Amino acid sequence: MRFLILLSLALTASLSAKKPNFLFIIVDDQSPFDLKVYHPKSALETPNIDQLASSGLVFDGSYHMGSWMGAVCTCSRHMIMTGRSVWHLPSNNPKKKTGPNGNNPRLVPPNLEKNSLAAVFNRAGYDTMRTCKRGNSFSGANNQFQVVKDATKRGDTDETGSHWHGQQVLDYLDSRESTEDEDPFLIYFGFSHPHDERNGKPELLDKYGAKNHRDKKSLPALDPKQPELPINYLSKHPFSHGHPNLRDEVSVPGVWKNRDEATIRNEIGREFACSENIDIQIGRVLKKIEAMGELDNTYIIYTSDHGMAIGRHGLQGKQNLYEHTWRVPYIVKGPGVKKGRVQGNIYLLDTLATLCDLADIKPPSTNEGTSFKPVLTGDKKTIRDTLFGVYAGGTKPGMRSVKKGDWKLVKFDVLDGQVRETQLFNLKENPNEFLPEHRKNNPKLTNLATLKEHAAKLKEMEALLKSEMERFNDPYPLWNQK
Ligand SMILES: [Ca+2]
Ligand SMILES: [Ca+2]
Repeated sequence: MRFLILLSLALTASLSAKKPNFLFIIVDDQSPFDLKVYHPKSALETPNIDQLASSGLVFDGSYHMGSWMGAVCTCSRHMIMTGRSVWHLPSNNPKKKTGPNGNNPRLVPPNLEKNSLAAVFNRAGYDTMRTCKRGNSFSGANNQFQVVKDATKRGDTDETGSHWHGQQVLDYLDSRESTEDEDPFLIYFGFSHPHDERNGKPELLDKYGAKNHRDKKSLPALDPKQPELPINYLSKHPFSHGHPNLRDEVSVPGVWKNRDEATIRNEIGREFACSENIDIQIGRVLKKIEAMGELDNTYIIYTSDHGMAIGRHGLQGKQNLYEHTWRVPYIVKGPGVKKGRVQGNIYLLDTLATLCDLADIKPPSTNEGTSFKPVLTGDKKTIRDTLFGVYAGGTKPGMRSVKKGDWKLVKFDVLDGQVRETQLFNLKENPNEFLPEHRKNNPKLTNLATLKEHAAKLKEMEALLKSEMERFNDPYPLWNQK
């Protein structure tokens, strides 16, 4: 008997020694199309992310499921931490204590933090550490990490900007090295940027021709070094997005309500300065992991909590469901991960199930995500056919989207019925979601919802949206669904 116990202890030890490490990198507010990986003509230089992409797998179909509040970060980060879908989340608001479905324990299980990412990995024998911005996330889940180094760092110096987050990870790795800690690690490497206020470091701002513009009464100067306007830029969204006085659309420092060329190009320059600084920090940490001899046994994931508009479609913020904002960058490199590109059709909320699968850990019973390990290994191209998106942070019901194959439907039902709009896109032909206001004079490069020849497709997509809304317990039916 004693021999068997010893044998099983020895086996457990040798198995745990082989467990992979995880470095989960998450930036705050970044469109995939900022990155050369997704938009080769982008001026943004990110050699470390490019290197990660060329030695790993790039997802072309990675989405966040949405938000029922203006702080899209909050819902997105709850989904990442818990693997639960958008209408099955608790609130992080201590006054309200619940989300829209929060009084129903069947939809929102109590004590969810005990089944969140770090809690699950702690129980499996992992060392867990995080650094990230403070706030707009699931604090109960964040507190489960064994080491927490959170602070909001959006300044233009090393101490006040992204360098600080990089340093927290480096210090943690140093301490592991000095204590010869052999346990596998899960590091949640979060940044506070490129979320506004986009205070870039002077030398990087200069590279992108940008200024930390702080004077509300003037416009920033145009500079030939600034990035070009986005391809689907508009000076104004064609109709109200339905969230009056939404912070991101009216009061971001440096932009406010302005959508002129100089403001948008300067702000994208600022965003790129912040994103390149993040890339530099990723480089420092990867170099350290390599020097420790751990790189080959570490899964590295790069993503963002959601995308971002900054002038695309005349919008500034993260509160819309166009591809630039609904999609997120998602890159994975690690043992057994196939190199290349893949559609995937993944949500951020699949992360928990996937990391569990890669570490051979049983996901918690509260998880609703799907492991995309079969995509990482090249056994599958996608893990689902249909993708569903929500923005319900302003007037209700808000915006909804559904995508299947090349087709995407977006509905706006806001401001007590004053705005009821339907958009139908064929993303293969119109990947930039051009609207009539973009004046492309090409019958394919526009919203197809009103065209007779697409009536059957529209009907099919409307039915698909309704079934997804019901499946995910969406509490706010649209005008044409009652
Ligand atoms: Ca965010
Ligand atoms: Ca340890």
